[in-house]
This record gives sequence, C-alpha cells and structure tokens, in this order.
Amino acid sequence: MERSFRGLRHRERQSNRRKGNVKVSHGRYSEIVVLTGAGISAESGIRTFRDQGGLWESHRLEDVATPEAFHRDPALVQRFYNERRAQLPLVKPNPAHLALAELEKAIPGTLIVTQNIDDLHERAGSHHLIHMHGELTKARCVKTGQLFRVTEPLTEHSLCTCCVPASVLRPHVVWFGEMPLGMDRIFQALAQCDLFIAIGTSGQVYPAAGFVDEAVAQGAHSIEINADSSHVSHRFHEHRRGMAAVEVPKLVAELIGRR
Ligand code: BV8
Repeated sequence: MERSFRGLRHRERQSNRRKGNVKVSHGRYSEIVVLTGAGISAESGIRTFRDQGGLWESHRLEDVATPEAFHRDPALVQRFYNERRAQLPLVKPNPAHLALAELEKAIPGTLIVTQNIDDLHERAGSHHLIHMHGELTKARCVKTGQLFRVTEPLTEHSLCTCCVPASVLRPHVVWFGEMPLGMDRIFQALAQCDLFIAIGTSGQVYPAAGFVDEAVAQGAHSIEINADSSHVSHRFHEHRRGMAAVEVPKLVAELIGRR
C-alpha cells in the first residue's frame, strides 16, 4: 500500500513537473529537507570527524562515542564532550548556517535535520530543526531521560536533580548503537519533501546516510553540497562541489529567487 501510494505521488510529481505546475512558493520547491553534517561547521572552526585532523584521528570512536565507552570510562567520555562544549562560545555561525536560516524564513516548509551536536544552527536563527544525534549543550538523566542545560564541565560524579537518590548525568548525545532522535518526524518529512539537500556529510553513518534514498524514492529532487565526494554522492541528482560557506548561500539565493 505504502509503496504504491509513493509510486502514485512519484508519478504525479513527475507529471506535475512536466506540466510545470509544481507547488510554487518563492522558487520551485516548498517542502525542503536539509541534512547537515560536520562539514557545515568546519568553516566556523569546529573539527569534523573523518577529514584530515578530524576527531577520530585523536580518539577511537569506540572509546568515547558508545554506551559501552561511557560505562567503561565515564571520566574520559565526559572530558571528550567537555572539550568540544568549551569550544562553542569561541565559534560562531558561518554564512552557510545563516543562509539556511534565511531559507526557512522564505520557505516555511524547510526542515533542517542536523547530525551535528553544536548549536550553530540555532544561533544562526533556524527554528525548524531536529538534532538527530543530540546536543552538546544538554545533559540527560540516565534514569528518567530528563534534560538539563549544561552550565559547567561534567564529570563522572555529575548527578541529576530529578531523582532521589540522584542518578548519573550523561551527555545528551546519540552514541553508536543508540536510536537517533526524531526519527518519526524525519521519515515523515522525507516522505513528503520535494527537495532533499545534504550539506557537509561523508555519508558514512546510518540511518542519516540513507535519507537521500527515502526522499528520491518518493520523487524529491536531491542536491549534495560537499567539499569532496561522499560515500553516497552517486545517490544524488545534483552536486555542488565546494565550501559550504560559499555554495549554501548561492543555492539559497536560487531557491528563494534572490538575485
Ligand atoms: C543506529 C554523536 C539503530 C556523537 C554520532 C553496529 C551496532 C549498531 C549500529 C551499527 C552497527 N554497525 C553500524 C551501525 C550503524 C551505525 C553506523 O552507521 N556506523 C558507521 C560508523 C558504520 N549507526 C548508529 O549506530 C546509529 N544508530 O543505527 O541505531 C537504528 C537504525 C535505524 C533507525 C533507528 C535506529 C547512531 C549513529 C550516531 C552516532 N553519533 N555523533 C558525537 O558527535 O560525538 S555520529 C558522528 O559521525 C557525527 O555526529 C556525524 O553524525 C556522523 C557523520 O559524520 P559527518 O557529519 O558526515 O562528518 P565527517 O567528518 O564524516 O564528514 C565531513 C564531511 O564534510 C566530509 O564529506 C567532508 O568532505 C565535508 N566537508 C568538510 N569541510 C567542508 C565540507 N563540506 C563542505 N564545506 C566544508 N567546508
């Protein structure tokens, strides 16, 4: 049923495209999903994971980004996130983040799904935003799941204030092997978008790397913006090779019809 419905929408969308009467708001697209990865924050000075000098060069993923690592050495894991959290006040959104906030204002059907745990999209002014891998600025009670804003470095002795006796506070970050956040909302948006854009992601981590397939299968157009090719470049209709701070503002200007 689902597949045939998608097929109908796909054919309808294709025929609409031929007739040229695709839903129009400012440009050709009105329901846009934007997936961002570490590459969009690179020009703000935040290290990526797998580029030269990336985070996984100085830490083994297994030592700092899995539930087992936190169980084995909570002090090391808390230090790893304290170091990254301490960088946030020293960096700021770059033109790519700012352009996406402008896109959301011009085309309200825009949703950003970010794999990043920094707060640069919010600080750029984006609101329709899902942090599918969590947020550096928040911690979570391991027992109740209640969230707390982090105002000082966490240690292995950091405790919640929602339980008696108090429970351990962990970074509000999705580690490998854990369920990403907002998946229902994400799959719903992918099922109805007419444009899917991936910016600065290597396409190596699932389920995020598979989102392009979901969008393209139901008829969306797809664009990849990356300084290089990614593991899923071949899944995209269109490629904009270059730095996000240059290519994203250019694409947004096209989409909102600004010269
Ligand atoms: C899940 C938070 C089930 C932490 C991250 C065994 C057991 C369980 C699961 C698995 C398993 N084996 C495989 C899996 C799946 C696993 C996975 O994919 N592993 C990989 C390594 C093979 N995934 C998971 O475990 C996920 N959970 O599967 O649960 C499930 C499945 C389906 C539906 C529901 C549940 C959870 C994964 C989340 C892990 N947490 N981050 C933290 O940040 O510390 S992942 C981490 O890597 C980042 O958050 C980011 O999300 C991810 C990908 O990194 P990128 O953002 O792409 O960054 P990268 O450095 O790789 O690339 C940068 C790109 O930018 C490059 O392409 C570069 O060219 C480009 N670039 C650089 N500069 C610029 C630029 N582009 C433009 N301009 C520039 N200036």
